[in-house]
Amino acid sequence: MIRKKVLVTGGAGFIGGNFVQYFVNKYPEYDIYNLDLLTYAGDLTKHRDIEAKNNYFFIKADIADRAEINALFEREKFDYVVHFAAESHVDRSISEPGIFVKTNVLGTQILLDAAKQINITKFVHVSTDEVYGELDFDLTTFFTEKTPLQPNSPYSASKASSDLLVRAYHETFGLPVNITRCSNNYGPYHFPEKLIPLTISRALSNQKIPVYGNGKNIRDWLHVFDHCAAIDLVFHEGLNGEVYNVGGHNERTNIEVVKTIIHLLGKSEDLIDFVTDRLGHDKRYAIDPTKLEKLGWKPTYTFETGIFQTVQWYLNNEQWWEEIISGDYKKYFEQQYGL
Ligand code: NAD
Ligand code: TDX
Repeated sequence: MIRKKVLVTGGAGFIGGNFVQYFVNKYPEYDIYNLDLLTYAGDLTKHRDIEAKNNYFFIKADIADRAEINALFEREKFDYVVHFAAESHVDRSISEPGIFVKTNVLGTQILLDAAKQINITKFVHVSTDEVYGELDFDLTTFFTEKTPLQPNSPYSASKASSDLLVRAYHETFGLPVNITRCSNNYGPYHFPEKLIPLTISRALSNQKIPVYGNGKNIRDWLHVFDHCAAIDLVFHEGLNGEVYNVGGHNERTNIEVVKTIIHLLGKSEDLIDFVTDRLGHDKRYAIDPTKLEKLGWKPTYTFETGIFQTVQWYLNNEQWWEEIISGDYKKYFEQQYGL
C-alpha cells in the first residue's frame, strides 16, 4: 500500500509540536514530515519520544524561501499539508511587525503555490480567532464563521491576510482547503512568553507576574489536545473551502487566570504586578463552535481540568522550560518588562 505523506509546518512549536506527536502516534499509516525553521519558538527536544519512529521525519526549512519550498514539494509530493508555522506572539508583532508579514503572509502564499503545483489532497490552514478583532465585554456575543474580519494587531492582520490568500486559492484555483480559527490555547510545551506558561514559570520562581492594564481583558481558553482533535476532524471530514471556528466556551478574565494558577501553586497574590497595557489590547475573544460541533467535535477538558493538568505538566518538566527561558528569551523579557 502507498503511504500518505502529511507535511506539518511549524511542528517544532507549541501547537504544531503537540499535533505532530498526536498524529505520529494515532496514524502509523501516515508518514509525518515536520518542517520547521527552528526560530526562537521552535524546539526539537520535545520530540525525543517520537524521533526514532519510522513514520516521523524532520526537515529544517524556511516557508518564506520559495526555491527551497518548491524543490521540496516537487521531490516529496506530499498528499496533505497542515500549516501551523507562523510568528505567533502579539507583543512581538507590535515591536517587530515586518517578520510577521514575511512569515505569515508570504510564507503561506509560497506554500499555497507549491501545494497547487502538486495537486494536493488537502491544505489545512491553522488560523486564529484574533482575525475577527475584538468583542465587547457584554457576554452575549460570539465570533461565528460569518463575523467580518477586523484584525487589530500586526499579528492578527498578518493571519487574516493569510486566511484571505487561502480562501482565494480555493476560489480561483479550486485548491482543497480548510481554515480553522481557534481561541487561545494552553497546555504542554507552551512557550513561556505567553500568559499561562509565563505565569506558571514566574510564580514557581517567586518572580513578579506582569498583568497588562487592569487584568479585565477576556480570553477564551482551549486545551491544546482538544485543538489537535479538532484539526484531526477537519483534516478528515472538513468540507473543502470551509472555515471552522474552534473553542470550548471557557472565557476568563486574565486576572482570573493568573489567580487560579497562583492558588494551584500555593503562591501569594502579591506576585501580581499590574503593568502598562498592551497597545491596541483586544478586549474580549469568545468563539461560537457550533459548526464544528455539528461535524462531530467536542472538547474533553474544562478550563479547571485543563489548567490543573497543565500546571502539573510544568512542575514535572521544569528542565524543559528552564532551558527555554535561560536563552535569548531572557534578554527579550528583560527588554520587554525591565524586570
Ligand atoms: P509557536 O510560536 O509556538 O510555533 C511556531 C513554529 O513555527 C515554531 O516552531 C517556529 O520555529 C516555526 N516557524 C516560524 N517561522 C518559520 C518559517 N519561516 N519557516 C518554518 N517554520 C517557522 O506558535 P503556536 O502557538 O504553536 O501557533 C501555531 C499556529 O497556530 C500559528 O499559526 C498561530 O497563529 C495559530 N494559533 C495559535 C493559538 C495560540 O493560542 N497559541 C491559537 C490559535 C491559533
Ligand atoms: O505578560 C503578559 N501579561 C498579560 O496580561 C502577557 C504575555 C499577556 N497578558 C495578557 C494579554 C492577553 O489579554 O494575557 C492575554 C493573553 O496574552 P497572550 O498569552 O500573549 O495571548 P494572546 O495575545 O491572546 O494571543 C494568543 O492567542 C491567540 C496567541 O499568542 C496567538 O498566537 C493566538 O492566535
